[in-house]
Amino acid sequence: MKALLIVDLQNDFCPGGKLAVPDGGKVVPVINQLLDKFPLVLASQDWHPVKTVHFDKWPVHCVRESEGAKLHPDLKRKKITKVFLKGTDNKDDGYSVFEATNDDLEGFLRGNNVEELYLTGLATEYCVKATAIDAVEKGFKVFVIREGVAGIKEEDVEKAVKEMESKGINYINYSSI
Ligand code: VGL
Ligand code: ZN
Repeated sequence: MKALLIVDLQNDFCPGGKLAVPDGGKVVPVINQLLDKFPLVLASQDWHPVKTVHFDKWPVHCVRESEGAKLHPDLKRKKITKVFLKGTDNKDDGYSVFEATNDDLEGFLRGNNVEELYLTGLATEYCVKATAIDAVEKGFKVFVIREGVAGIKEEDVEKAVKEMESKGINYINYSSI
């Protein structure tokens, strides 16, 4: 079984948000077009408390329950089976969706016989990368969809892609799905 995971496609990571990814909005129509190609669609939300050491490093963003923490309004969220919440504690962690605290992503994937995990969302060089690396290390076959992800800084994205590929993660084009 294959699953699509939409990482942190939230208002604060999109243009106009508190920690905007420059091309963050562009991935929304791509992801909407992918939804019907997958039997299982999952999503994550960065979901921080008001006070956390995470905000020593980053501008305040994705505070739980806030407008900025909501999923992008154009995302067809009815297709999403489950949402994993991460970064929920006063720690500078939560980059990987496998660290979600409301539910166990690994257990959920195994329980649904998912072997192939396709990743989309934001930001390529942070939460997408951390999730992809955790997934491949746990033995999943991992695909990151080029047109379905966007990052904060181009040079960091390039480095992240090289690192992911060196670990056996497949960086693929939308057209190959
Ligand atoms: C993220 C920076 C801070 C992400 C989350 O979702 O990629 N990046 N918090
Ligand atoms: Zn965050």
